Amino acid sequence: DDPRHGDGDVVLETRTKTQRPPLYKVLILNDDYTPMEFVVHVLERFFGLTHAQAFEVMLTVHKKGVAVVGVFSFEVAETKVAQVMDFARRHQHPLQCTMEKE
Ligand code: NFA
Repeated sequence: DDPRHGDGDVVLETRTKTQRPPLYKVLILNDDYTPMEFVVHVLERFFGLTHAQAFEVMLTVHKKGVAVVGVFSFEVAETKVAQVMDFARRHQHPLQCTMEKE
């Protein structure tokens, strides 16, 4: 007999399920006009990829049409999308970057 709870005591378990914040995938979309080197630069600059990783991801987007370039909290994903869209616009490239809930 477990003496810790005393005779007849009823111990109810409390709910301890951990609430994780939702995560968001950031995607880069292919187009026919944005130079490959520009996409590689974007992936290095805003997503912290090495040159080799960035080149690989760029080729995946070029061949498959789209790729996930990172998974972030809503606020970070939103900021990355805005940064990429603004950088592409300033360089007059039609590159598209979007986010979706994982
Ligand atoms: N498809 C573009 C080209 O041939 C390169 C590109 C890759 C654009 C990935 C957008 C995203 N110049």
